[in-house]
Amino acid sequence: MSESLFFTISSLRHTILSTSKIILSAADLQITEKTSAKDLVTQYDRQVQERLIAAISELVPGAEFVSEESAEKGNIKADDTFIIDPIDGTTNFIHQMGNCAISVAWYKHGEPFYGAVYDPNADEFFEAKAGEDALLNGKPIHVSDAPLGNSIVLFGTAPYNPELTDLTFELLRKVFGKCQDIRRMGSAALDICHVACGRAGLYFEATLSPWDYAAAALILKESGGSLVNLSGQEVRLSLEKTSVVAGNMNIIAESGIISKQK
Ligand code: 2AM
Ligand code: CA
Repeated sequence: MSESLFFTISSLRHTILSTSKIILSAADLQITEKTSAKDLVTQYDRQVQERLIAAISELVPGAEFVSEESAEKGNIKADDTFIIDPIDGTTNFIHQMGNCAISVAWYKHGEPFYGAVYDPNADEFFEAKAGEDALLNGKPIHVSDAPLGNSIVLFGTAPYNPELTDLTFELLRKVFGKCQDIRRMGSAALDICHVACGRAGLYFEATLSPWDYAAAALILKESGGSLVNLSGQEVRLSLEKTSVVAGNMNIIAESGIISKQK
C-alpha cells in the first residue's frame, strides 16, 4: 500500500475516534421516528454523519457516500465510495444501553478496501484492510472454530419488518436447541465483529441495509469468516436490503438455517 493511502487510513481512524466523542457526550436526545416507532433517529446520528462526511471529503476528494441518514445514496461502484452508519445500534444509544458503533467502509470500484467499526463505550476498534489481518485494537482477530454446541449465537429481530418475525423466531428456535445460548445485542455491525473475534460463533438477521454490514463484512472476511444470505450465497455490497448469516462455513452449515429455496 502506498504511503499516502496508509496516511489516509490513519487519518480516517483518528476522525472516527474523535467523532465518537459526540456519542459519548450526547444529552437531551431529540428522537424522530423514520418508518415507525421501532425505526428511530436522533440529532446525534445526523451530527456524527455530517462530521464524518465533511472530514472524509477532505481526505479523499471526489469520494461518493452512502450513509444511513442521508437521502442521496452515492454510486457504490465509484473509484472511492464510503458506506457509513453514523450510529449502528441507535435503539441501544437512545436507551443508554451502550453497544452501539460508528461503522465506516471504504470501497474502491465496488470492492471492499478498508472497514472500521468502533464501539466508543467499550473503546473497541475493529478494522481490516483488504488482504491483511483483521484487528481489534491493533491485535489480529480470528473467528472461532468451536462447534455450535459450544458457541453463543447472536441474532437480530428486524422489528421494523413485522412480516419477518415468524421467520426470525423459527430460525432462532431451530438454532437454539443446538447452540450453547443466544443473545440479541442490537448492533448488526458489532454482532458481525463479535463473530469475527471469536466471541460468538454465529450471527443472523433476516434483513439488513448495506451500512449495517459493509465495514464488518470485510473485518469478518479477513478474520476467516463468511457472510452469506439465508440462501447461502455470499453477501456482496448492494443498496438492496439482504438477509445475513455470519460465521465460519462449518458452523453456518451445522446451524441448518440456510435454505436453498429462500
Ligand atoms: P441501526 O441501529 O443503525 O438502525 C438491529 O437489528 C440492527 O438492524 C441494527 O444494526 C440496526 O441499525 C439495523 N436496522 C435498523 N433499522 C433497520 C431497517 N429499517 N432495515 C434494516 N436494518 C435496520
Ligand atoms: Ca444507524
